[in-house]
Order: sequence, then structure tokens, then C-alpha cells
Amino acid sequence: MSNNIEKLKEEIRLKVEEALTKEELEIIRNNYLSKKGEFAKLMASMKDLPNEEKPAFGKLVNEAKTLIELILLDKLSIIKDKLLEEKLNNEKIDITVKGDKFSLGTIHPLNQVIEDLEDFFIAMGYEVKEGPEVELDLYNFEMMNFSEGHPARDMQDTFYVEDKVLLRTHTSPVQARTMLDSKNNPVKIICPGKTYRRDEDDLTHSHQFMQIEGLVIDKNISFANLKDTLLRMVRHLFGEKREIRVRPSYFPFVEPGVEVDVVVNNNDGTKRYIEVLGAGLIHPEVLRMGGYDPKEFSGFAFGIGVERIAMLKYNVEDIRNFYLNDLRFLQQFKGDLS
Ligand code: FA5
Repeated sequence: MSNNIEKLKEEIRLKVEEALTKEELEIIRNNYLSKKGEFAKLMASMKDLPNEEKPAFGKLVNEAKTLIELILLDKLSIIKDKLLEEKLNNEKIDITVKGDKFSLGTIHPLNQVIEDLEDFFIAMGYEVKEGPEVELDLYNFEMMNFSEGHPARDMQDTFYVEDKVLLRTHTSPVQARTMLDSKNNPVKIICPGKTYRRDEDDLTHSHQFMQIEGLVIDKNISFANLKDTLLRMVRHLFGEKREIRVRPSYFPFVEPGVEVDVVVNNNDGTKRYIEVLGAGLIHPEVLRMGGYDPKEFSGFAFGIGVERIAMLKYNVEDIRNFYLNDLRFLQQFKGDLS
């Protein structure tokens, strides 16, 4: 009986050696290893053996089956390798064939401004954060010190999803979210993103626009730190000689609050001022609501209007151009797509 097994093994080994395709291997597997195959027949013949020989015989058959499986797998992988090699040889790329021309897009000018400012602030140790555009009244207004019915809410009317759920009117709610997450640790973040207001669209206003929020909290932060940061940013954007004008202004979440204009020299020698951001030292009440003790911590924040920066940088007169998707406009801003 064991001779039969040896013969069968030899027979299969030869057939596998000669097989050239996956299909031929499958036929071999079927003939020998399937339920009706030769090995099944051998196992069936076991009933004629004396009882004491059955276990040893069964073991031999199983070992032979395992060996054949391995031989089949080995050969399968050789055949697959060969197929792959043939395929690769047949698919040599002819680099001299003329390719299809495809046109590269450009980075939207607003995103160019955002990327540039992200690089600028990251180099100064800031982290870039994101916040939701559909925001809770709690973060957009309440925790920014606009209590219900506060008159300053009128300057930032917006689109409501539900009673207390709205499209954020500024990126400032990220201040509240960051404070709650940072649990009394120093903070140094910026957050770029879309914002919405029920403003009439005109040359300098859009109902949807972008801001970059900045928030720094630490011990002993002063107004001088804020002014220095903003002046460096403006000079990074518009050159070393550019001046800013800082005007007192009111935002419920800062004290003191300011608006910052970039000074533009007109051709006739006069000056023009373009408001680009709001800023200030964080109001003690806002710090307290965010979990910080205003006696221990202080901070500054700013909210930059991205479109206004882009308008100044690229000399665009109508803010609406950024949102019309007119290729003749957009293709003028060749951003580096690498
Ligand atoms: C704010 O939104 C404050 N959250 C900014 C701030 C942050 C103050 C942190 C203090 C501390 P304001 O409403 O002024 O402030 O908007 C900030 C900037 O967004 C403006 O200077 C302007 O550049 C831009 N902006 C505001 N409304 C529009 C609009 N409808 N279209 C385009 N840009 C706008």
C-alpha cells in the first residue's frame, strides 16, 4: 500500500513539473486531491486493511497530500512570476510617444493668502486649528461675551439652521472651543475658515467670506505683543516699509479692542486706509468662561479678513471677483501647485 502512495507521489510530481498553466495545475489538483480524486480512493481502500495498519496508512496518505499541496503551490507561484515577467516585458513604456496635454489648475488667490499666512504663523510657533462652519450660538456669541439681546449681535446677523444653530459670523468661536480644550495651558493658534453674514454684497463685502483667527494666551501678554505681531504680518505681506493704522474699536470679547487698517499711498500723494482686521486683548470674562483665571493669564486675539488682504495684495477692486469662478480672473494668479 505504501508503495502505491510513493508511486502516486512520483506520478504527480512529474505532471506538476510538466504543467505550464494555472489551468493545468487545477486539473491535477482535481484529479488527485478532490473528493473523487486518487487520494480519496486510497483513503476509501483503507477499509480493506487490518485495523492495526490503518492509523499508519492514514498518516502516510495525509503527509503525501500535504506534500502535493506544497508542490502545487510552489509551481503556481513559478507560473505567476513567469506571467508577470511576460506582462512587464510586453508592456514596456515608449517614452518617445507624444503624451496628452492636460492643463494644470492654479491655487485660488484666497487660498494662496491663507497658505502664505499659515507658513508665516507656523514659523512663529503657532498651531493651525479648524472649527465648524455650522456653529452653536453658545460659541459664536454667548462665550464671546455677546449675551442674548446684546446690541453688538446686530452687526453680525447671519443665517440660522435652527434657533440656536447658525452659520458662524466670524472665526472667533474657535477661541472658545480652543480655550475649553486647552484646559488652562498656554495657547498659540490660528484658525482659517469660511464665515457668513447677512451683509449686502458690494465692492468690499460678501455674504460669505474668509477669516483667519489668531489666539495667544499666556502669562504677561501685552498690547505691545499684539501690535508687534500684526506689524510683522503686514510687513511680511506687503513689504518692510508698509505702515498700519490702529484705531480703537469695540468687540465684546476684547478689551481694549482695535481695528487695523493697512495704509495705501495713492498716486496723488494722499493716503488711503483699508481695514483688514479686528483685534484686541482678550476680555477677562471671555477668559473666565474659557476656564482661565484672568488674574493669572492674559492674551490677545485677532481676526483677519482674507479677501481684504487678497484685494490689497493683488490689486483687486471688487471682492465678488473671488467668487465668480471666472477663469479669466483666476488664471492670473499662478500659484505654485507643487
Ligand atoms: C470680527 O469678525 C471679529 N471676530 C474680529 C476680531 C477677532 C476682533 C479677535 C478682536 C479679536 P469684524 O466684523 O470687524 O470683526 O471682521 C473682521 C474682518 O473681516 C474685517 O476687518 C474685514 O476685513 C472682514 N470682513 C468683515 N465682514 C466682511 C464681509 N461682509 N465681507 C468681507 N470681509 C468682511
